[in-house]
Amino acid sequence: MRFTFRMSLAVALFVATASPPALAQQTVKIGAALSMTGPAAVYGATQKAGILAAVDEVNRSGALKGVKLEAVVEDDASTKEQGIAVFQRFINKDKVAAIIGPTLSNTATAADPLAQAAGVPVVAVSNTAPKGITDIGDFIWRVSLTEGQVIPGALKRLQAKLGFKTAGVLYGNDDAFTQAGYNVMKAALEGQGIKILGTQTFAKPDRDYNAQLTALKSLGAEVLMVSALAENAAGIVSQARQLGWNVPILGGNGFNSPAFIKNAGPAAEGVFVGTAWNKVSADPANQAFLKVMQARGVDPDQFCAQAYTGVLAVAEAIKLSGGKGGRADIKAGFAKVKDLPTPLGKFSFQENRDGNHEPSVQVVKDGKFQILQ
Ligand code: 1QQ
Repeated sequence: MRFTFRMSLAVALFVATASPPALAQQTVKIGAALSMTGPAAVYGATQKAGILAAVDEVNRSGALKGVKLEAVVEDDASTKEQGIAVFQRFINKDKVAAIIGPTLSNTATAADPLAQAAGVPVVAVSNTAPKGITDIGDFIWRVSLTEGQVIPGALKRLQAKLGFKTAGVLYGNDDAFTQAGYNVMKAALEGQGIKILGTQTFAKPDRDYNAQLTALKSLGAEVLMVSALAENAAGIVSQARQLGWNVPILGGNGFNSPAFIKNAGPAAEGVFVGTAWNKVSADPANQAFLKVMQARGVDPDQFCAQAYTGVLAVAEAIKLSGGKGGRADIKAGFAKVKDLPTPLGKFSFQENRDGNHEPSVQVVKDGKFQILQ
């Protein structure tokens, strides 16, 4: 017994002195909980592409010297249950230093508390529900703008352009994001003196929205605001146009996927969406991002740009912690991130751990999102 103890101590001492820290190559694991299946899979696909590209870019640049990033991607299946299972695995088995995701706010409300309790920093890259995400605790940070940071400004621009005075609202009532988006839309409409003539709801599995749309159309609303994930959004817009209801439509963040345009087809033309990413920005960090994605054969969307930014934020936090990539180091580093060049613009976290940058408004034209100038 005694002999073994002495031997292992000697081995431990040898190991401790044999690898000088300056030469050590430390691998920092980042767990990415993304919706690869389920109703948010259209967002997860481009998020994954953005994360893998950013990890490669950071490693290639040598900016982190002895630290190498490694992404572990797992499918949160767009559900709370699978999100919890993936977080548990990241925290206890993979022992990741930080988590990016999960894709949906709905999943985050259930999974993020596990990371908070375990002291694992989380970067939300697509959660837009204003409440119930970063206020879970001091380990939860966010790169994505909330609906509260995007929708009121988008509505104001649209009202100035089109001059409507009444609205109808349609939202999903079984999801944290679509419900939060509705709350923001209601407050924004009321705040701008636009009368809400009617409000209708649906749930994620629904595919027929004719009853709700017919009811709103009959009230004579001049604009339709919709809070929905991409698949529901495409069905809603298509069916509204089939009913001959041709009023302007302003969608929430769920509309920001090219999958919405693909599925809605010509019915998507003219639909307005507020966005956190100005894809035509001439900012060098955005141009570099576009080039990187193009070289990988990916046509990026907002979700890709935000996920890419999430990795850059983790890398910067490691750098600002003196090259240390532990859980507490990364959390401490986030607080110091300031004016980081990213595809979203110069990025800093606010006091409440949310991001803050200029949003844009898009309109679908010729089958593509175009930034409203
Ligand atoms: C949220 C969202 C979705 C549209 C993200 C993919 O914004 O769940 O918060």
